[in-house]
Order: sequence, then structure tokens, then C-alpha cells
Amino acid sequence: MPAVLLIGQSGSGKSALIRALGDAAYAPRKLMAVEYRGPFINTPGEFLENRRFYPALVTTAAECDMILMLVSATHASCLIPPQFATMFNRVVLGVVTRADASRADVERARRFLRSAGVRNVLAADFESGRGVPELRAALG
Ligand SMILES: Nc1nc2c(ncn2[C@@H]2O[C@H](COP(=O)(O)OP(=O)(O)O)[C@@H](O)[C@H]2O)c(=O)[nH]1
Ligand SMILES: [Mg+2]
Repeated sequence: MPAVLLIGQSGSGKSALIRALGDAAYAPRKLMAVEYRGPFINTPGEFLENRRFYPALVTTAAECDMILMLVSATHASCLIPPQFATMFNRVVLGVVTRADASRADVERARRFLRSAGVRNVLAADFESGRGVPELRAALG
């Protein structure tokens, strides 16, 4: 699997994705730090939530082959700025998480990702497992 950078605000499912796609034992440290776990590079939600950390995201992205940008289908708002995905010189795949949750709105999350400049979006739910094989296949 290529090196995959995970970007998403807190609660968007970054840690759950790592558990679903590989390392079931992954438990993030509660530190605001980039974490390396197998092919995954997990970034703190704060890096997306506060624009003064954007340079840290861009620098970290230099180490990856592709980027997953996560948005939860249960989140009614999104902090990812318009065209954010174009800031990285990498393929960016959008992932809508919690697609099967009650009150999920997958279309809303897709809109957030489109506005962020993400063209390809997959929907998944790490509890039911729906969309996980497709996501694994997309990572190659
Ligand atoms: N049902 C369901 N819960 C999810 C999913 N993704 C994340 N969660 C839950 O949402 C919460 C936040 O997810 P987490 O992976 O910690 O988000 P992070 O802050 O981006 O790492 C946790 O309680 C997860 O178990 C999903 O696809 N389906
Ligand atoms: Mg996490």
C-alpha cells in the first residue's frame, strides 16, 4: 500500500479508518502530533481546524503518495476551505465516513468535499464495514 496521509477534523473517523483498514489495535495517543502507523500517516484534527497549522499539513504531505480527506456524514458543518485539496501536489481521495449512522447525510458531506476541490469521493462506514473493500481497493 502506498503511504497514505489522513486529513480531517476531529471526529471525522481518521483513527477508525486506520483500525478498519489494517491495524485493529490502533489507539491514537492524545497528543497533537503526526502519527505513523503502517502505511498511514495520521494528522491531528487541529491541523485542519486552525489555519496556522496548514504549513504543517503541506510539509507532512511531502512524505505521502496519496491523501485521504475525511468528512463525517453526521457533521452539519465543515471547516475545510474551498479548493483546499489543490494545495497539495498529491492525488486526493475524499472519504465520507459514518455513512450508515442515523442522521447521516452523505450528500451533504459529498458537497463539502466537492467544495474543498476533491473530485473522487467514496462513502464508507467503519462500523458496518460498508465501503471498506472499495476503499481498500482504491488505495491499491
Ligand atoms: N458508526 C460509525 N462510527 C464511526 C465511523 N467512523 C468513526 N466513527 C466513530 O466516530 C468517533 C470519532 O472517530 P475517530 O476515528 O476517533 O475520529 P478522528 O478524530 O478523526 O480520529 C469514534 O467514536 C468512532 O468510533 C463510522 O464510519 N461509523
Ligand atoms: Mg484520531
